Amino acid sequence: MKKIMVTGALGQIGSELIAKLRSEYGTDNVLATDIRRTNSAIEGPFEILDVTDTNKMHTLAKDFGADTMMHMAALLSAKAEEEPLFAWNLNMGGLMNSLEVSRELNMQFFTPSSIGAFGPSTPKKDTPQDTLQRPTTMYGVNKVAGELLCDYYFHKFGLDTRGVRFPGLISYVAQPGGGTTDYAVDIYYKALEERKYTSYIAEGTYMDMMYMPDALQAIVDLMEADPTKLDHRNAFNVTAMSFEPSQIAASIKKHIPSFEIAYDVDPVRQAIADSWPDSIDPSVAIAEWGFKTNYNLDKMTADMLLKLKLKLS
Ligand code: AKB
Repeated sequence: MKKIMVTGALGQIGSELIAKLRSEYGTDNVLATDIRRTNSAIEGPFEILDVTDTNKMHTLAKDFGADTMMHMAALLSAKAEEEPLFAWNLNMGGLMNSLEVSRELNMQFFTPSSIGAFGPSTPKKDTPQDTLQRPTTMYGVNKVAGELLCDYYFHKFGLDTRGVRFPGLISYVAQPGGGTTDYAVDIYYKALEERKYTSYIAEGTYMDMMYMPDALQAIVDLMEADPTKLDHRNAFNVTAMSFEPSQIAASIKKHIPSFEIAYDVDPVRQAIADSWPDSIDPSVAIAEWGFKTNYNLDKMTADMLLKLKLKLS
């Protein structure tokens, strides 16, 4: 049985990843860590950890007997544009520390990259797995450097590094903070609370998205995949759907006919979105480890509205 340590465990992905891993591998085999313990803190092993503190990270991993590291702590794209130096220190420092601790303790390693690792010169439609990557955001610079670092640790030290490029992730459990794709989560809350939503992303701006249950399954499937089948190790393109704001609004309208969308575009987040692909090609992930999804836009909308309604009532 795996013994897994997760950083950023109270973040958007981490909150649900912990529950998923504990249901697969047992509560006591998953150590959740985050920089602070909030009210939403989950039951089971939990430790406070600032990922820039490499000594504490090493001690926690060693004492827990972890054989797997899932490094999720990161600053997202819009926030990273506000504080680029802090983003560099947190995103790169945290990644470097978690790779080093994993090397020292010989752990399997996962960290997510993002569609943010692509830039304006990347092919925009059906973006291939291996392609031009010249991102124009600090987050993107961090993600490309991170992809290369993970490959480096595999080739140089034989560390079992694995990772995916996540699109925007949508979930009803924890809200994202500081991302460019966050509108696609906010819109469901506002649809239920106010029957209207003002989008900071312009109509016609396509981005890849995925529902959280598919994202969590992808992490588990990749970590369990036969290593001899992996030509790539890190930064697999994964996606479930590509849509623009009026399409998610139309999907919501099928359940809430009075719902209306309006636009008040935020130039910073719009520029980030414009620099990212419209749709990425996940065929390499499908071929190498059987990546699959269960949710398209309408199925996700039905589930989101149902679960959020219960949560907000
Ligand atoms: C963001 O918008 O920054 C993230 C991402 C796509 O990596 N959701």
